[in-house]
Amino acid sequence: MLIVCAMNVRTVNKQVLSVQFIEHRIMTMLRLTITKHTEFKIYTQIVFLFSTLFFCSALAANQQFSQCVTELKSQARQQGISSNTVNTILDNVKYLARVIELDRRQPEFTQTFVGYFNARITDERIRNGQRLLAEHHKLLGKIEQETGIPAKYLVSFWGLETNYGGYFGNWSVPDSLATLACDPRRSAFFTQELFNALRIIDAGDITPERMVGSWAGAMGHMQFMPSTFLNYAKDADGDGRRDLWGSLEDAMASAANFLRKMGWNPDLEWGQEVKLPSDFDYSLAGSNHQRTLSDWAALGVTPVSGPDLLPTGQKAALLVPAGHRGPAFLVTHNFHVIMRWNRSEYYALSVGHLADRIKGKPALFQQPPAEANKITREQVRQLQRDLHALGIDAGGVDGVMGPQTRKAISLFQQKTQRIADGHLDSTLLEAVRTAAR
Ligand SMILES: [Ca+2]
Repeated sequence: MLIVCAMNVRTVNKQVLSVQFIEHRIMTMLRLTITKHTEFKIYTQIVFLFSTLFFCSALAANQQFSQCVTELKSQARQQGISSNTVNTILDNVKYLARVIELDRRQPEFTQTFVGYFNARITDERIRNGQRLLAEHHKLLGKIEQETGIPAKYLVSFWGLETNYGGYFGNWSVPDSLATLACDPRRSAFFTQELFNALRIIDAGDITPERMVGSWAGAMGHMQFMPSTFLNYAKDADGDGRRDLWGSLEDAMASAANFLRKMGWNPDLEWGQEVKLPSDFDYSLAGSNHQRTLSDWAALGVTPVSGPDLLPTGQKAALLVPAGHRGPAFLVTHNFHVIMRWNRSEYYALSVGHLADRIKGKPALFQQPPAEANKITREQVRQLQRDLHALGIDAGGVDGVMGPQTRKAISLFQQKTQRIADGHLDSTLLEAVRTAAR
């Protein structure tokens, strides 16, 4: 295998590595391991073997990358991107092995609402949001007047995306996107995002050196992907460039434009925290179950404080992200608009709540229960296998708490006379384990 790799290396870069040298060392190593069993020598040869393997695979990856970039260059030209941009950028893109590592990374533990929420809704972030809302009230007021998007939401997105512009990410977006475009996992998506990044450079909005972002290509104050940038970014300060890195005015107006185009209703809030009666039927919860506010009121759902935020005819869904012991929320159409930005209910609840806190509203009435035991992906896989063994369809055995697994938990809870909130905790995990044994 090593010799095959060495031959491959020979075709890649003769100057960097002497193949004859590697072959000689391999043969020497084989003789050594047979004739001289000194521990030190075996150790050094093993180290050499692994470093050679590593070096080989890195060179092979680089060779594949450069072939892929050649292909991308021809496709980019066919899509009408100028030869100058194509050559300037793609002749210099680098393969970033770390980006692929990050793309493959799977969290060890299941994300809980309380863990997600408490990491993001901090006193410091609320205070900074209040300060920045006051500092930029003129700009934000103007945008609100033009688009109907309240300032508090824009500041909230800003706080959650980049901690109010404190961290844009330091990855070269062309390098990251070219790396991901040349990786088979999501090649089609990232190829288009790479071409969109080239179009942005082509249009003169930003220089390639300043086009930095997250490892996956999200850019600027509001972490727009290149496709979102092309469709929704605005040059609000009138300097002729859509600069989502250096111009807060451009970044805020672009975010407001996105939300407006996604159908934001200026007459609605995102939702509100509510109280549920003790005998509430939790099978009614979930973002798919829309009811009018008067229907929810008839079921005993009431706001935790203050007047109703929703017109009675408006539809809303009920969410219990931390189960029946945690807070409950009625969420409106605008909550679903927030989810067009990021498809996570935890994210959208955090945007809504942070926006409220920035305007001085109180903390959650019902605090989510503290995270007692973290649950691993492997435990979730076991749970999914156990639910299947009990004849309950929990979807794929993937270790991810998706809607199908939540529904399966809820069914198990119903069958065993528990409160069917679909919520996973260690007690539930153990109950399913015991029942499946
Ligand atoms: Ca501008």
